[in-house]
Amino acid sequence: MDDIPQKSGLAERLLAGQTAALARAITVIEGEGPAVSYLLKAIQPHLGRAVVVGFTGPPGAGKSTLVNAFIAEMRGRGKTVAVAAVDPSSPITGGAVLGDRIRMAEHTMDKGVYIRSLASRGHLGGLSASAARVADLMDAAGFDIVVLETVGAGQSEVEMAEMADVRIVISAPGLGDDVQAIKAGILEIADILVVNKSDLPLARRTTRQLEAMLALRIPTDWKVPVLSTNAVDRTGLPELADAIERKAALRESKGARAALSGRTRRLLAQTVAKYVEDHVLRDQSAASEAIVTALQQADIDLKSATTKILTLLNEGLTDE
Ligand SMILES: Nc1nc2c(ncn2[C@@H]2O[C@H](COP(=O)(O)OP(=O)(O)OP(=O)(O)O)[C@@H](O)[C@H]2O)c(=O)[nH]1
Ligand SMILES: [Mg+2]
Repeated sequence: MDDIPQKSGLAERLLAGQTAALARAITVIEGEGPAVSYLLKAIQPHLGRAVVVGFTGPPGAGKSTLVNAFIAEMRGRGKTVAVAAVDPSSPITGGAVLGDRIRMAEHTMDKGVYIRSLASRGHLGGLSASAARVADLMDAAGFDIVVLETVGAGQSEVEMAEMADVRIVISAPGLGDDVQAIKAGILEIADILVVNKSDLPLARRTTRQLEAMLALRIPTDWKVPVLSTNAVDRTGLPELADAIERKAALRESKGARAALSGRTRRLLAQTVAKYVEDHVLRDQSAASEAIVTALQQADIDLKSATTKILTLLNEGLTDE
């Protein structure tokens, strides 16, 4: 069996850059148990080499098409690229999964490209649980660029902001939502704004609106560019790649490992949360029943019930 990474040498094969090992490791990491801990510990010292680039934007903005064009641009620059596409199929465009298969087909013969679609919800309660780990595995496997592609909805931008070194927010004209609808929060996290579908008539207006919104911000050492792309004919891709490389170099010059520790912190937070959840749901002890009953009868509030549960858990741990 290949299920025990210690025995199979999975970590070693992954670190040697074997694609089959990467695929296997992603499957392992999506599960639970000692194999996950072993694998993560084995790769940890090798992390932080890849530049993690987040692409987010509303459904149908052209993220997948743009990422595909970006892969081709970076391959032309001699870089290897791995993509983790989270929630690739949005209800709006429907056929996105099929489209994603087709786009992947362009790169199937290229060992310098690896694309993996991830189901977004369910595991450890969120998008980023597996995305952060998968990004780390891709980093460990030696890819120069790791792309995290997510549909911009609610939490996902914030999560992407924590995980990515370079954050790209894509919009497109004619999606029904005018630029005003781009939440301030999204603008805040963007290192680079992209107006895709530059071939559409309203694209220039969208660009001007975004520039006007950015002008209101307090200047920092990084001026957020608003770039125009046509992902279909691949216009504007060199400029996008240049901007990403500039931002990555700036990060490097500061020695910033913020995104890497962001991924580690999130991994820890989610693992702790899962551990506590499992324990609370399973614990049939009298002490735990008493806390549930007290909460139910409004003898204590939720906050003190939480504290009591954590104390209980902690005592349980020290007994072990
Ligand atoms: N005219 C034009 N169409 C584009 C451009 N980029 C993408 N499209 C089209 O827009 C549609 C949506 O593109 P996708 O790349 O699937 O968009 P997405 O953001 O990944 O969509 P979801 O995965 O559903 O969130 C497709 O029909 C693309 O061919 C562009 O630059 N110009
Ligand atoms: Mg897509």
